[in-house]
Amino acid sequence: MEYLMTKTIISCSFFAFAILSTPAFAVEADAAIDTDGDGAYNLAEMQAAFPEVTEVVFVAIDANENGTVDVDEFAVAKGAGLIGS
Ligand SMILES: [Ca+2]
Ligand SMILES: [Ca+2]
Repeated sequence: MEYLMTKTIISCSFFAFAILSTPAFAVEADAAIDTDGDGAYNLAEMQAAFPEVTEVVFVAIDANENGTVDVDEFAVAKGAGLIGS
């Protein structure tokens, strides 16, 4: 019985942590663009959705230079009019 209680408390704590550690402004990657479902947009995915995105533009959008555009980089690029304008 005590084991079950402890287990329940641990499960609830973990659940709360999972919610709290997710920023309220977190945006899911757009599945229409993120066709491989890895949560970020690579060059091919970006060009499929936005043909105007050249490799030069893509590199400019990829602010942290990890080879993919995440939702934050995407939002910045969109705000700057680099895509979807
Ligand atoms: Ca992807
Ligand atoms: Ca990036």
